[in-house]
Amino acid sequence: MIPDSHPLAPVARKIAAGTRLDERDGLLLAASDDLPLLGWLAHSVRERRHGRKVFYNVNRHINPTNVCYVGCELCAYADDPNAPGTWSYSPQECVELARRDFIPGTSEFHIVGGLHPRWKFPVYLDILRALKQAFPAVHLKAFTMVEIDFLAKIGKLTVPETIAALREAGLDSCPGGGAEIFHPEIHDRIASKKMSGERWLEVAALCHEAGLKTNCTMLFGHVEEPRHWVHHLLMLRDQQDRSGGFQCFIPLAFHPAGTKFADLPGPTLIQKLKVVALSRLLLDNIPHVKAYWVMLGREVAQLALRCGADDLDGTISDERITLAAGGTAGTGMTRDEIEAFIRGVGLEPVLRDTLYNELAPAR
Ligand code: V47
Repeated sequence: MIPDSHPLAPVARKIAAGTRLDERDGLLLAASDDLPLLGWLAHSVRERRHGRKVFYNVNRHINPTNVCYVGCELCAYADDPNAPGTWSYSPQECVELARRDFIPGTSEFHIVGGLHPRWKFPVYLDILRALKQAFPAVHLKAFTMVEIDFLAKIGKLTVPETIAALREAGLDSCPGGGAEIFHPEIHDRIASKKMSGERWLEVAALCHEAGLKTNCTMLFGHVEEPRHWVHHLLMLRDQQDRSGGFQCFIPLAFHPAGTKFADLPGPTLIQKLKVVALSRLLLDNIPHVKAYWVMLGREVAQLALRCGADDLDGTISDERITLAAGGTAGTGMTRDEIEAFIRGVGLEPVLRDTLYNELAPAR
């Protein structure tokens, strides 16, 4: 029981009753220093939805290029195709990369990259086609809302036409990146030249209308304040009420190295767990919250599973975005490691595909 005198007691009562939280509740939760209570409340909500299950998949990241003309302040990607350390893989090179260390049972390729200043729309279609042809059983979760909007521009198509062409080439769903922080006060500082939050949501809505599932994210731990988290999460919740296609929310912990914010420390442990809990509590209409271990760090991700998260992403071979920005969690966990990791906090691993179909009982 939470004593009536506790500042979060009224919010805790709403959570117990399954009542939707409002902005004021969100701000109270975000301002609270009572992390154990936040974690416990969020865990109770995730238990109501998913019991003791923690979902994961066997997946591989493919980043066809790390060249991007946008030059977001938050990102460590390069804007010059000739800069040292850049790559721009042809469709065939993407296939060779995927083939080189293919893990049997891989069910998903997660494909994102920069907005390449020289590539034309057919290059992106060819990447999907080549991968689908070589790996017909693997789900292609590819291209953020930012990339889809860009592809529509360079392809001189509408967004729905672009989505249709991508699907015809093999696209199965979309990842949630590129949302950053929607509030313009912060967006203008960390991603000043990137599409606005409103546009990101519009493109997501068009994907959902076309029947594509997508994910959604929030980048935290840089120059934002807790009120910006609440604003961002409520914008996602409103959009989900309207279009309903978000499967999973992923809080992305900022990695400063190599970015315009290299002097910042990145988020604290408390901030990481608080954002996971807050997102589970506010996003009552998005089924899953992911503890993305590559960005949270392995031990924090494990703790996050007791603070509201029910998904671990996957085995993730070859992740490069976090690595470029100083990530140290590494990539590539085996199924056994992931399952032990989940059982280590008293929960039950469930192998899934990208659309959250359960694939096999835990071993
Ligand atoms: O779009 C860029 C962010 C995203 C940095 O949908 C950074 O299942 C931290 O979206 N520090 C890519 N983050 C990752 C992503 C993702 C990851 C795992 C699963 C899913 C999913 C999506 O990372 C980018 C951008 O928002 N990012 N730079 C950085 N320095």
